[in-house]
Amino acid sequence: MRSLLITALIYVFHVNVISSNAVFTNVAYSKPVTLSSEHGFFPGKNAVNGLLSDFTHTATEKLPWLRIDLGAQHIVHEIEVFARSDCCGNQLQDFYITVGENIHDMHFCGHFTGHASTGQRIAVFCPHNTVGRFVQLQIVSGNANVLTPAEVLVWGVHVQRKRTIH
Ligand SMILES: [Ca+2]
Repeated sequence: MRSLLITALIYVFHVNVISSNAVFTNVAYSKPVTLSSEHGFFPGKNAVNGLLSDFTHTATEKLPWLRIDLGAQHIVHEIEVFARSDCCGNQLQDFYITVGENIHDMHFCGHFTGHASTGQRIAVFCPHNTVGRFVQLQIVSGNANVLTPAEVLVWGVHVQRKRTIH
């Protein structure tokens, strides 16, 4: 039993983060999306379906949010957010982007201040080597808002985990 424990201890797990030559892709595409609240026929999946002609829509509430589950740890380089293109782009306003390995440990990536215009593309760059599984976008001002992006793209790369025996 003791030798088994020692054997187990000499297995060391490394996380190799290789970002300098990484090829970033939109890792949010078709991933599960959770909204702080639902409103009618505009589900969270509309934010990751590759279409700028539709959008998602929360109910009216204080500080609405949208969270994407990437399904695994990723280096997150950039978040691209598109305001809805039919009207009302100014509904997208004053938001924070956070990234975390779990939903109880989210870290600040970047923010947008002010109101978007209809159809506007907003790029938010995370600090170097930001790693996480969950990406959240949340309006951080006002008491009664709706969150209605047409699309959220997360440019990242899957973190390669390599087990090394010493
Ligand atoms: Ca869409």
